[in-house]
Amino acid sequence: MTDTLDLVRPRTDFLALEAEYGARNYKPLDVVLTRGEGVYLWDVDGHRYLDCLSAYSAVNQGHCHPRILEAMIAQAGRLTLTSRAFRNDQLGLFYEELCTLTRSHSVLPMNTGVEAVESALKVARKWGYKVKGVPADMAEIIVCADNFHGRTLSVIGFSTDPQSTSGFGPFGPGFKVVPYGDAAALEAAIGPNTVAFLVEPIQGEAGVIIPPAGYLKAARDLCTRHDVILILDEIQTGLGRTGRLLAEEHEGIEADLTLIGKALSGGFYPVSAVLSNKEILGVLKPGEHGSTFGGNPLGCAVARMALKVLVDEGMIENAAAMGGRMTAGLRAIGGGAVKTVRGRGLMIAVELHPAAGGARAYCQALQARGILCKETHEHTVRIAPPLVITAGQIDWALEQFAAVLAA
Ligand code: IF1
Repeated sequence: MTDTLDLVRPRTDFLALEAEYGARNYKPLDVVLTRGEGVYLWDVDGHRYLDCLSAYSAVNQGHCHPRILEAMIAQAGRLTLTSRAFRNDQLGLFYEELCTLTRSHSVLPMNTGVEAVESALKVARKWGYKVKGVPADMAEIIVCADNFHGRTLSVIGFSTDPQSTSGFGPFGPGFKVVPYGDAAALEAAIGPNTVAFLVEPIQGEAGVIIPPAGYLKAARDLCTRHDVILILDEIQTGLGRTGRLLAEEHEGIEADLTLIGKALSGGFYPVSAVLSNKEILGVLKPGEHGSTFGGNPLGCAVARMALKVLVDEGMIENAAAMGGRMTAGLRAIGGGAVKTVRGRGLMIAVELHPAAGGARAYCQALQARGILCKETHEHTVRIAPPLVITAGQIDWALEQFAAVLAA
C-alpha cells in the first residue's frame, strides 16, 4: 500500500497555502522545489536550478546523496529511536568514527545547531564552576559582534542584530561582546570569571567575514594562557565547506569544544554534536543534560554515512579546488555591480555596491537563469554550492553570474 499524501496534487497554489496557514517568519524566493539530486534542484513546474545555497551548507554532500539515502532507509526500517534511557548499536560507532575523523576526545550528540551551541555554553559554565573555580553564577562567556549562533532565547540574548533580538527580551546576563577579528579586544575582555570564548571561524550570516590571518591562532593562545575554553562554532564552516574538514585547520589550531551540525547528516535529518578535545565534557553527570532525539540510531546511521561519503568521495579536496575556481572567476567578472568577493573554499560571498540596488533583485535575476542564491543583509549574495560541484558546472554558473553582475 502506498500513501501518496497528496504529493502530486496538480495546480496547487503553494504560495497561497503558505501565506494562509504559515507563520510569516521568512521571505523566501518564490520558487517551489520538489526534487533534488546532487547540485541540482527542480521546481514544481519542472525547471532545473543549480543550488548555490546548499540549505545553508547542510547539503554539502549534494541533494539526496544515494549512499546516505540508502543508509537512512536501511536504518529507518530497523530502528529509529530508543531514547537514551536505553543504548543503541549505532551510537558507539558514530562516536568512534567522528572522534577518529576529527581527532576528538569525546562527543555530545544533539539535533539542531543551536542545541549544540546551548549545550557547549552549559558545559563551559559547569566547567568554570567545577574545574576553574569561578564563584557560583558569576561565569562569563565572551562572544563576537555580528555573531550568528541560532535562534533560542539565550543565544539571541547575545546577538547584536536588532532583527534577531528586538521584542524578544528580557535576556539573561553572563555574556560579553567584543569586535570580531580583534585579538587585543578579546584579551582586554578576559577576566577572572571568563569561562569561554565562542566564535565562528568565518562569520556566515554576517556576510562571509574572514578574520585577519592569525586571529584564531591568537585567540587560541589567549584562551590557553587564561584558562578559557575556546568554542568554535563550525556548524556552517565545518565538514568540508571551506576546503578543509574543519575551518580551524586553516590556522593550524584546535578548539577545546567544536560545534558541528548541518552537513553532519548531509541534509537528511537534524544531527549536531559538541566535540571535545579534552576532558571538558566529563563535567556533565547523568541527568544533567540530554535530548529525546539526540544520539538516536537513525540520526547516527545517517551521520556515519554522511561523514564517510564526505571523505571517501574527495568532497573536501573538491571544495578547495572548486572554491578557488569559483572565487577567481567571480573576481575576474569584477566591474559592474561587484564591490568585493570574499571566499574560502566553497563558502563565498559577493558584496555588491550599495548603488547596485540590493542583492535580492540579483538573486531573482539569477533564479531566472537557473541558479538559486540567497542574499544576506542588503548587499551581499552568498554562494555556497554542494561540495560535489564540477568544474564544468562552476564555469556554467560563472557565465550566469557574469551576465547578471556585469550588467
Ligand atoms: C535560519 C543564517 C546561515 C549557523 C551557525 C549555529 C546555527 C547556524 C554558524 C544554528 C544556523 C542557519 C539558520 C537558518 C539560516 C542559516 C544561516 F542566515 F541564519 F545565518 F547559515 F548563515 N551556528 N544558520 O549558521 O543552527 O539551529 O539552525 O540548526 O533560517 O535561521 P540551527
